[in-house]
Amino acid sequence: MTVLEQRGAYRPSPPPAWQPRMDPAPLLPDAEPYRVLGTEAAAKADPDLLRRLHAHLVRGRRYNTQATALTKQGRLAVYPSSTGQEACEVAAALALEERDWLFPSYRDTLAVVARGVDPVEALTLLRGDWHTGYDPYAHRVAPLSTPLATQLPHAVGLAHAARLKGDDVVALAMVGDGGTSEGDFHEALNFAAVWRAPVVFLVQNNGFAISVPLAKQTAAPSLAHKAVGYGMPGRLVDGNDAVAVHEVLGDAVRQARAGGGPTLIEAVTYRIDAHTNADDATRYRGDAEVETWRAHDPVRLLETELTERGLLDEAALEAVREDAEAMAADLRARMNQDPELDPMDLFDHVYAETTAQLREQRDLLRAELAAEQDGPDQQEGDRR
Ligand SMILES: Cc1ncc(C[n+]2csc(CCOP(=O)(O)OP(=O)(O)O)c2C)c(N)n1
Repeated sequence: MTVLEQRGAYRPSPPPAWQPRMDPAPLLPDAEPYRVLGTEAAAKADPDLLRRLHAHLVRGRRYNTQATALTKQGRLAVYPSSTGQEACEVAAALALEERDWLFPSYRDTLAVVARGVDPVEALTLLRGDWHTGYDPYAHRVAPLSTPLATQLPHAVGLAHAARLKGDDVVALAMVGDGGTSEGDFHEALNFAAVWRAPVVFLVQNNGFAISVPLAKQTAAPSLAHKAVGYGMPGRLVDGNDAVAVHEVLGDAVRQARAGGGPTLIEAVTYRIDAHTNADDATRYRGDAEVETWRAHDPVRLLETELTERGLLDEAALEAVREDAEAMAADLRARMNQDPELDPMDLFDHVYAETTAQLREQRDLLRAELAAEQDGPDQQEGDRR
């Protein structure tokens, strides 16, 4: 048969019946950010939870101002403040069980401290030390991640491995709006959904990636909508409403624990301070915008609810503030002590077994330090 005859014999027919692999409707996020505070639902919130969240928020805000002050005093190399985002930080950490794992980004010190990590140790990395400062296994908190979104595949790997081993562990991975443009974000969400890994992704959409506004970051209807493309549910929550964040995170954690797979949560919030102490936010945003968000302040929102329900009087508020002040005083005092650093530490914990190259570099540094101890005159003499 010639080629033309073969083509003539080909009878096209419709493709096999197509069906979506699942109904996408249940995956779609909330039509607007989910809120509890200021709505009728707030009356049902547990008073103890409200008080606990409030105490953490007040401590968190004080931690932010203290850490920022320490950068000005040269005691801290850099601090990415989460003022304005305390509800996301605290409520997310408190939604986890002790056996769960937290995978934070550099802005998530408050979540790390809310997990029980020593406030000073949580700042070790930001102090310029090359080690994490705390033992990640002691509190089940991975190191604060500076390379954007790299903590997300780690969280998925840990959660998936735990499930394979039969361990009851959920991983919560935190990331910023800018981090959602990273390849690691895509890879992590894709694997998490395919494996139905017990992991929850919390995106804190604080409006900016340094100076880049969200509109230049994505053309998606919302960051939570990205969930649908991966086949996991998306949730949209008011990130300044600690009770709403706690509820949405709690639901997602329970679902993951029960084998229901991952959830992508977008918490809509705002970074009140500059990106870090090294940034001048007035160059890319106006005061009016900042003021609008100050009027939707996470601490004040919760305080209003507590006061209106008669759950927080002046004395109780004063006690919470005193506790935060004591934490800040302790942080200040301990951060004002010069850390005892041994430069030779640089070579520890890089690999389980030190490589030949590292050994060579270690010997070079040891010789350099020994020469320094001999004094500059001696070194001058050596050169001559
Ligand atoms: C892989 C990678 N690329 C670039 C940077 C530089 N960088 C540091 S912070 C930042 C903005 C991140 O913004 P976002 O994810 O929204 O988090 P936010 O700082 O607002 O919490 C960038 C681009 C980085 N740390 N890592």
